[in-house]
Amino acid sequence: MTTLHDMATAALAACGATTEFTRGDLLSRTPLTGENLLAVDASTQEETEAAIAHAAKAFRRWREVPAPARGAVVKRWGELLREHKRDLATLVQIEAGKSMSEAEGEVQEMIDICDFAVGQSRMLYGKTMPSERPGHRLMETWHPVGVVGVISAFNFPVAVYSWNTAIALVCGNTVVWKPSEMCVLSALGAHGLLRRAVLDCDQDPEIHQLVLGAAERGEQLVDDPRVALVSATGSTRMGREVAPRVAARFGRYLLELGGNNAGIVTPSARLDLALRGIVFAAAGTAGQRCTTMRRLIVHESVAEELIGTIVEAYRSLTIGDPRDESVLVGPLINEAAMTAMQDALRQAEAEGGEILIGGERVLVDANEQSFYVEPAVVRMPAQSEVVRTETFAPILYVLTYTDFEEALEMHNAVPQGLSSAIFTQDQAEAELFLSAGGSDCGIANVNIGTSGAEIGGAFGGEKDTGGGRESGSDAWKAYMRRATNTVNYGGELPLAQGVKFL
Ligand code: UN1
Repeated sequence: MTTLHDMATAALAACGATTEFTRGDLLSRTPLTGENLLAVDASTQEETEAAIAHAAKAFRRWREVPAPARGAVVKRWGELLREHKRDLATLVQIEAGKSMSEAEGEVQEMIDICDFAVGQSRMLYGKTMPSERPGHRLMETWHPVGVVGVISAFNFPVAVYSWNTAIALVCGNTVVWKPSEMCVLSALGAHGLLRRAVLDCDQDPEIHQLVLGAAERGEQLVDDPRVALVSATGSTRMGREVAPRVAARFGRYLLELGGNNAGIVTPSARLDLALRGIVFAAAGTAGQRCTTMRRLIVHESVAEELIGTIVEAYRSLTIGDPRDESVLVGPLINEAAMTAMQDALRQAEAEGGEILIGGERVLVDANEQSFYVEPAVVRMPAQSEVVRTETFAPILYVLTYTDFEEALEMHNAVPQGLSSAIFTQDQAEAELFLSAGGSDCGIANVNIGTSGAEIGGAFGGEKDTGGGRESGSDAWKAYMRRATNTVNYGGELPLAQGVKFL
């Protein structure tokens, strides 16, 4: 039988990544079995310093390459990602524990953002405005900011990084990537494919740098004034450290932090649709998406029926090693995640919650080194603290409401503001949910769950989620600086505001 080690090595090689490591001081572990697979090389402080220096140097040439030619590199990356979809998805499955369908979906997000970014490379539009002065033209031009530092999390080890990288590159920036130390093989695979794309297009491979290691390597990016923009995905706690440090040097930051996303189900909702949307959003990816649905706010008139069908659906979820294709719920990333889940469930019970299903550890192959759990549904009283906290595990807290206004208030009464959903057939309720007084999140959906956003829209959230927007729409502007240009083509020098001088 092919071992996980052999699978990982073969996938790395197929992506054109190195499989030879000299120091071997960073162990890659798989949550599927808990075993260590490969001992890769962690970047030293000096190597990270050099990576930033190389990216800064490469930027001086890369910014002069016409944007559509930069787009050609990203186009090639997208082609290679299509060709090696299964290879990279295998690495994602091995390191993040996803089902193959979700792991391939993650690589598909990379392909989609490449397509999007290629188009964007011909659409870095600036406005032209009428000048108040005769013989003058007023316009704005957009320029790259320089080196973009990308710090990414374990749960989407390659997709979220690619949103940043594909757009940053077409905008003319160079990139230094510090992936999660829990997903270094996926990072090596994605980096290998991008490097090939750059070389295939006869461009400079120094435009993309990979730095592997623990948090200190990311901190180097945060504190280095040559890193013009730090784009970081992770916990709110991490964001609270990153933002003031980057701001202190007047750098830019783009944050995508925690989510504590809710779905509202109103009396008119189609419960069959709601059920599927809720179960995928709450239990999919073992609750380890920033967009995972963690709170369900359901009208009391439909609560019993809906909760009954959710519990039934949870009973049918297959939990286990996702190399078995019938498995829908894979492992949690590590023991700390399982402990956090158990702690949250105990707190929920202490606050009057009732566990309706799930919450227990599942031993797969009698292996104590991997951490599988049953997704949990917990009925909570209206007032409780635990529902305000994001626990990165599959716990769905169910709350009931009487008036729509009350539902909106409960919905917004948490510190985080990433994604949200309403299930309703009532147009007024749907519109209210999307209005200024409705959901306070960066993403607000009607009749679909909170997770599984497409790359075409801007992705990100408000409040403790950090305020950043990545991926589609006009998120590209975060990776560029704007210059306002006034051009005088007349023979006079009139001053603005009619000022007279000399
Ligand atoms: C994340 O969990 O950090 O919307 C990103 C989604 C995915 C991206 C999730 N497209 O669920």
